[in-house]
Amino acid sequence: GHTMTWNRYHRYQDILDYLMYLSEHYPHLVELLPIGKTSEGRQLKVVKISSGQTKENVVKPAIWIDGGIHAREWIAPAVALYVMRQLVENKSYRKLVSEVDWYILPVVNADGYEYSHTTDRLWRKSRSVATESARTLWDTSYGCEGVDLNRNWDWHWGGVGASRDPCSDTYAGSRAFSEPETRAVSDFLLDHRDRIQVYLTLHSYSQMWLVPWSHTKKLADDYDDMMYLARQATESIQRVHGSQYQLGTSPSLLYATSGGSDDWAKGKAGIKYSYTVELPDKGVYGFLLPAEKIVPTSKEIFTGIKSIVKSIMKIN
Ligand code: 0X9
Ligand code: ZN
Repeated sequence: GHTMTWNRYHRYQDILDYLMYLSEHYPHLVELLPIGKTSEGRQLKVVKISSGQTKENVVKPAIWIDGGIHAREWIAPAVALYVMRQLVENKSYRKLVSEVDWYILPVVNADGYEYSHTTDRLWRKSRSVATESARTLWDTSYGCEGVDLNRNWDWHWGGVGASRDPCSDTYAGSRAFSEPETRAVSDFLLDHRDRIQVYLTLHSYSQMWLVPWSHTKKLADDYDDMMYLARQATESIQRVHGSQYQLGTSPSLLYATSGGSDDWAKGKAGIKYSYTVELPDKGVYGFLLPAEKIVPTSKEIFTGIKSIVKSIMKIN
């Protein structure tokens, strides 16, 4: 059984129980793919949703969605779980799962997510303990554990907007992919890079649909292509409850960063449509978004994702 609901935020074990439930009740649709463990030993399980009937010699396109790279951004896993549930339990989306494979990892930073529930609600990073060499350079007193999992990817690692101080909230780690969580996700993406056409990572907050690059103000060669689908998404989002999402690159809307997952997915894995979605709100509650917002936020984001996936299906 499971205790999943969309009127409150859930602990990691409840989330794993729900994934298990889905795979047991919908074995023809849902498969759990263990991709590794966190620093503290928690299992990371990708949910594959697919009805699998592919025509011969046709490569089925796929989309990747993750949430919870940052521990305190609780709305992100909640939205990923909502999307999962709709795809599995709502029969009107059968075509979306027969023509596209969905890979969803609701909580990348499971250790940090749990820590934000038990100890420090505003924790952001993972929970790994700094290496000996970092320990001699910096004081690893309480609060200096963990790496910013959105600075740890092998893309301009350690550059702009990333810190070398283990006590900083934007600590990039001792090296690119020092963390088991980013290694697990990046290995999976590389293994499936020929089929994954969209990389989407859910964060909060500020209501923005961000396109690469984040490490430079230079625009990507195919910036217009990425913006075209992102604009369709934000326009369909606005039609749901009127929410407005700003659209553009992080350096133009927020700040420049390096070692981010979206830039790596595009630059290294070659996934053309790579997006970071900053979920609501715009600062009233910030990271402490009330649970009543889970359903309305999820509905609008699922609408945005559907618009992108439908365009991808047409391109194919
Ligand atoms: O700083 C971050 O990692 C993101 N903001 S958050 O409040 N969710 O922490 C912005 C990331 C911008 N950079 C990339 N998208 N690569
Ligand atoms: Zn974030």
